[in-house]
Amino acid sequence: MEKSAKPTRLMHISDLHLGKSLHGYSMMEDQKHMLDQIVSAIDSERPDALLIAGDVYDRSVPREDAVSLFSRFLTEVHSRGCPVCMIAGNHDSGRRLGFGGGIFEGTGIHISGMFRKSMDRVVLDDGYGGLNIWLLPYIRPSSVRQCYGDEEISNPDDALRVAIERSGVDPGRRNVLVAHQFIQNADILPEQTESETSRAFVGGLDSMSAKLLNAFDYVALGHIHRPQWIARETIRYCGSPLKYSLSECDDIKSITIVDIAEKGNVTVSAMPLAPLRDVFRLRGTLAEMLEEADSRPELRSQYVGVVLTEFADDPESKLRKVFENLLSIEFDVGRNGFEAGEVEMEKIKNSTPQELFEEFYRGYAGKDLTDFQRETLDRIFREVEGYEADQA
Ligand SMILES: [Mn+2]
Repeated sequence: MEKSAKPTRLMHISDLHLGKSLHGYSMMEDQKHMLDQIVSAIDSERPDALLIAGDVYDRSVPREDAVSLFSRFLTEVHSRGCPVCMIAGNHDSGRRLGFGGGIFEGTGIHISGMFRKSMDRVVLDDGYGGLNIWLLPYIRPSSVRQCYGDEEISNPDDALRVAIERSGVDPGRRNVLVAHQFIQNADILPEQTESETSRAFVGGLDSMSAKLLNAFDYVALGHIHRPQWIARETIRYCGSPLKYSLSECDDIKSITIVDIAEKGNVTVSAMPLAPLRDVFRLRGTLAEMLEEADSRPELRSQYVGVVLTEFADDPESKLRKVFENLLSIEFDVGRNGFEAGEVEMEKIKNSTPQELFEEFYRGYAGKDLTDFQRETLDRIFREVEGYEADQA
């Protein structure tokens, strides 16, 4: 090996979801803060390329301020001489993300918006004989099938295998893949969060096998928002750079840094990101929540979801006074020993629906309906009965 050979350093991010809001709160400031940190990390870590593995934007028609934010970020990265390799995710419009791609190409900004018969390749020359960066935008079996007019492509594995085969990936060379898919190891699914919105879709139907990725020394994945590796440390979801749901409150968000020397010699590390505002899930009685707010004033400006363990009178207005960014109030109230299965059939036959509901409520909430609640309930039952009579 020549003396000048120096490992290639890649910075891997994904799922920026620019323009996303969290329970109705705009996260533009949080996202600007996060992108500024990534620019600082480029200054300190000096990567040879920045990989963005899809879901740049939260929506296929992104907010205008999200586009401006990303434009400024790309300009900052470019001014530091750092090439960018990015692909479209399922939330992006491949066509819109790919706008001007042919022009940007010459400036070191490589955008792969749509899959067209073979993957785009970017070659980084590091003295080890060239490192291939393959760009695979989000694909579905149907889109790959259309590309080739090949009816044999019937499932996600076929689509991935064909896309790799027809791109001419040489497994003897050093290869990196940037992709935005649901990858699973045998029958072990990645750990998901509540912010990969198309959960039913993500839930396994469109999953592809990690076995198909053997030709790649490193696979930079996007799609799943919790950082994790699949099958081996070098097939990795870097995760979203911010917490985009309450289910991520305990995650540690980070940038992934990958050093690649000769074939097979890959080192992966994570660099934590500190958010402008963090996400917390607090649990207890209303009184305990108000106490907590009192003793931890720093929570006032954070994103807070509350799980109340008792029914309380108008908790929202009280909690909003102490938490500026209250995300949600959920109730997790003990059932006082009440079990739905204990109701006897005989009793059901001899009771009105109103009586059954009242009993259910008493068992669940530990108290009787108020007069107002009972009247409301009666009105609803009368409406339902009237509707049913009309239908008969
Ligand atoms: Mn995503």
